[in-house]
This record gives sequence, structure tokens and C-alpha cells, in this order.
Amino acid sequence: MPTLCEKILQQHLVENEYIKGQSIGIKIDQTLTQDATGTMAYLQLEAMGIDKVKTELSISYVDHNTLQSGFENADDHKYLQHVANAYGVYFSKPGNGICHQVHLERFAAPGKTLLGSDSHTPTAGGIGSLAMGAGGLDVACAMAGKPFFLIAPKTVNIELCGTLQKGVSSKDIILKVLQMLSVKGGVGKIIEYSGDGVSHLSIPERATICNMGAELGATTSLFPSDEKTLSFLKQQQRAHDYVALFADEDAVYDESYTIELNTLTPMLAMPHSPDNVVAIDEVLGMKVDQVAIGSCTNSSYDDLMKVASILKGNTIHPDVSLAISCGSKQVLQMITKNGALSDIIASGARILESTCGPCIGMGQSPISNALSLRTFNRNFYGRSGTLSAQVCLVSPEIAAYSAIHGVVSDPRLADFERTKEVDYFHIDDRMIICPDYDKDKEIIRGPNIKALPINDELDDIIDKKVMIKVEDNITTDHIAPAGAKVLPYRSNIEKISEFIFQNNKADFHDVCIANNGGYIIAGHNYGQGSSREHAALAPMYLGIKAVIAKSFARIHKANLINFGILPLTFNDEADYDTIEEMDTLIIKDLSTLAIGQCLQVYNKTKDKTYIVNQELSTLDITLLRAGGTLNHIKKNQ
Ligand code: MIC
Ligand code: SF4
Repeated sequence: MPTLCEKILQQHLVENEYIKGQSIGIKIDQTLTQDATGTMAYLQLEAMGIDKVKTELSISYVDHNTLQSGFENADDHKYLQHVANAYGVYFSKPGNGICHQVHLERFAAPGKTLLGSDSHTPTAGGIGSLAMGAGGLDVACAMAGKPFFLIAPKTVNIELCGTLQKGVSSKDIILKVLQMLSVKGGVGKIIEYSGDGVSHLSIPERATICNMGAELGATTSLFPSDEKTLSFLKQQQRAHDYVALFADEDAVYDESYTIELNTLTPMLAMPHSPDNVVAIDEVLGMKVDQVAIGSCTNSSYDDLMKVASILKGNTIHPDVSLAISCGSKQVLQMITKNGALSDIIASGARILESTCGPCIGMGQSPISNALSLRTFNRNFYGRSGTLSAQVCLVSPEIAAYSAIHGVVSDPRLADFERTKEVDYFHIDDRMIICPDYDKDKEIIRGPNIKALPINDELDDIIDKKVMIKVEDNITTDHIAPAGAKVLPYRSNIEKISEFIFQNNKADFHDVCIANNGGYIIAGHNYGQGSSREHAALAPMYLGIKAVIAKSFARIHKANLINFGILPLTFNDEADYDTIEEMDTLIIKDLSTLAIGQCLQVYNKTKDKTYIVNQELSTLDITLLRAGGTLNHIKKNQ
């Protein structure tokens, strides 16, 4: 009866009974971190006072902040390398590739649980690993051997039937799913893929689909582990990691959908949301200014080979800037050796290093009012670094073909070869440093690495003003923007707090300081997008005590709890309309907060009382009382 994810979750269950909708604690086999969230995670790990990590494998990647425009990023990288060595964590050097792509190639394994401090960790679901994104603190706890708690999710089955037409790719499958389910459609759910169509998809193609499952808000996405999985592992010389894994024939799902692959057409996610999906026919001929190919969504060997084949013998349109980054050193070396890179360079593409790059706004911001086609997974407002730009998410085929023509063009008309299977990928792990656990070696901390701010214990009463009121689907990019100006401060909360909500309310920081913090009022799906805990940690630093929203995104809600900020939801959504910024709200009796209990919020300014709900477990309440997870751990050491 169990579905695929239920099998893996139950095998890893270490706390509580497995009941759908209730909190369960599971053992984590592998963890990954990346530099933008990693410095915080390792500072937190150090604060836990353990000797070395307790997982089967933990690895620290450097792929986000590689633009060393000052000492800050370089200092972070050194700190990460030293702390990894001291605690038994593998270290993937900058330039070795994007965490999710490298992990898929070299470490991810079917049936294993993986927790990563990045929301696209589910990419490894393509190989049958139950892989989830979480805040850095949760990942640090997993490294320390503690269980990871999640709500036993609802399950969704998406049956894929038939094969894709040439020019239509797995990116179009996930864009179709986003169109069907929306950016909120996966919250509290795990998406499983099945059907005869699965056997036609390679592991990197499956990984593209699981990668963008993050944009559905899903806990994770998962493919079975089959013959294709085995042949990918053989190509990576890791056949020993193979286990066959399928859902039971009579598995019962909460929701089921079918997609006929041969009916799919190339698609685009239009600005500024990954679920704003249209068929290519609706936008054919629109003038394109920039094309960017890469990111953890579409930077595999197969993706790059398709791109090279489309570009071969052609010239990029004079009005288009095409930037390309391979997902890993492995991909870059392979396309270098077989000559495909030369075809790409000859066409006039700009070659970037194998990192996240433009996806996280680290360079390549498009021109004002640009139309930028990107093979990435997020087109949130402002993420590209150019506020007036229109960013569309597309397949590598649309990207490459449109770059030649200078307008949105249908890749079904392109003349290109399907990628030939290779016997073996190029294996060279020399940029992955094995730890030697030497505790005596000094861990160097540059001046940008500041001590972690710690919250106070929860007060019985919160009597404070509303600092900001925001609408539905506020992303972590709205709360804690990324980009080249901000990312260097990921290990400096005082500094990064100056940027919080800068594109929504430029004086948010100053208003919080003047009022000693207060509340955030929000619509649905508050905190969707990335796992960056800075979107909770910096508001905590600014004195935010509670967020009252219509609903929350999973990872962000967990991050709020980890840093001692109360996540509350309106009982009556209409109450949202009556609250204004700078209203004074009073919540009492928090010291007796109990599981399932509603709370009263008195709006002193409007003389109105609202009921708010809290969906918190007993552990969540304990953590909140202590002022966050780190305080709780320290208290109990
Ligand atoms: C992103 O895509 O937004 C990031 C950057 O990878 C984040 C993590 C971060 O903010 O550092 C994510 O997706 O979790
Ligand atoms: Fe990096 Fe972009 Fe992937 Fe985030 S979504 S991990 S920034 S490539």
C-alpha cells in the first residue's frame, strides 16, 4: 500500500508514529549546505558543541557567492573550508559546480534521506533520494545527529504517459505541473511521478522536474529508482549505490493527475511567478534582450549538449546577450573534451564559471526593461538585479533557439541532434576535499563573520505595532533580497538587516529600530521560495515577535519557529483587511500557550479583537518559549 515516499519516510522514522498530517521525526543520512546559507549553519553547528558530524555524509558546497568583489566572500569560503575539515564535512571548492548538480552526479543515492540548506535540495529526488530543503539550523541539527521533524505529508501522484516531442523537454513538464497546481499547490505534499513516460526520462531530466517542485511549495518530489537510475549510477561509476525503489501497485494517493507527454508544447513562465505559465504560441516573436542558460535546474551534460547542438554553426543575434554556465566541473570538462564548448563559444555566448551566477543575481543583471529568457527556476520580482526587467523561465531549447533569432522562437523548428548516451561521465573529484577532522587546526574567521544574534525567551505579552503589511505570495527574495550587493553579508546579520524588505518598504529597518520591533501582517503563502533563514533571522534581530498571515510556506514557517518568531494564521481572513501598518496589537497569555489553542489579538488602535490560530507541535512551542532552537539546545546541553 505505501507510496514511494512513505516507504522511505517509514524506514527512517525515529520519532512519533507515522500519521498523515502529524509531526514525525526522521533520521537524515546525508546533508548538504551551500555558502550563502552555510556560514550560518556551521556557526550554529559550532555552537552545539559536538565533536564531529553524525551523518553518513555531509558536504559543504561553495557555489552562490563566488564573486569576490571584496574580502567578505573569500573569507566566508576559507571559514567554510576550515570548519568542514574540523567537523568531518566534505568541502566542494568554488568552481566545482552548483551544489544540486554536483550532488546528483557524485553523492545522491536512491532511498537515502538528504537535508540541504537550500530549497532546491529536492533535485536529488530525480535519483530516488528523499531530499528536502530546510533552514541552516535544521541542517546543523541533522549534522549533529538529531532527527528532522516534518509533518507527515499528503501524497500526490502525477502519471506521465508517452514521450515528449522533439523540442519539448522536462522543463515543460514541470511548467505544466506549475500551471496546473500553482505556487501554493504543493504545500504540505510530496509529489511522486509514475507512468510509462518516466522510463523515457533520464536522471538529469527527472532532476529538473524535482528541482522546480520547490516552486510548487512541495515538501519534495520523487521519482522511482529504476533501470535508468542504475545506468546513470553506472555512468558515474557508482553502481554500488543502486537500489530499486517503486511505490506499491495499490499505493493510495491524496491527489492524482495524468499528463500525456506527446500533447505538451514548449512553455514559458512569464513574470514574476513560476506558475504564470503560457504556451509558446502566445508569445512567439517577442523581442529578447538577454538569455541565460544554467542554474541547478538546467545545467546538466544533456542540457548543455542540446544547447551546443542548436548553437552550432549559428551566431547569437546582435541584440542579445547570451550567458552560459555549466552546472559542474564534470559537465564543463566533458563539453570541453568533446568540442561542444567550442561550438558554444563560436556562436558568441559568454561563458561563466560553474556556479549559480545570474540565478541569484550575482552579475548579468539585464538592461532596463529587458526581456530576459532564463533556464532557471525563479523569476521573482527583482531577483535578476534589474527591477524593470521581465524575466521568463524556459527550457534550454527555447533559450538557445531564441538567442539566435533575437525573438521568442519555437524550438520544435530547430535543427539539432539528440544527445548521444556516454558510457561514462568524466569523473574527477579533486575539487572535493576530504576532511581530516583536525581539531587543532585553527578555524580562520574573517572580520565579516559576526557572532550569531540570539533571541530572548518568549514574553507573556506582546504589545507592539505592525511594522509592515504585505500581500499574498511574498517570497524570501522580497523579505531578504539576494544579489551581489547583499550576499556578501550572509554571515553578518546586523548588516544584512539593513536590506530587509528594501524593495517593499525602504525604511523597514529604521521603523523597526525606532519601535523596537513588532509584527508583520501577511497574506497567503508568506515566505515562499528559498530556504534562507536570514528572512527570519534578520527580522528577529530587528525585534519582530510574530507574523500573522493567511498562510505560510513550509520552510519559512520552520525558520520562524527556529528563531523564536510566532507564526500565526487568521481564523477569519477578512480580519487581514482591517489591520493597518502602525496599528498596535496586543497578544496575552503566551506563557500558557498550549497545542491547538487559539489566541486573541486585540487591535488597540481599531478597538477590535481577532482570533488567530497556531498550528504548532509541542516541540515547536518549547522552541518558541526558549526564544528559538539554539537557545533550547544550549539550555539542555
Ligand atoms: C535561491 O535559489 O533562492 C537560493 C539562493 O539558492 C536559496 C538559498 C539562499 O537564499 O541562499 C534557496 O533556494 O534556498
Ligand atoms: Fe543556485 Fe539558483 Fe539553484 Fe538557488 S536556484 S541553488 S541560486 S542555481
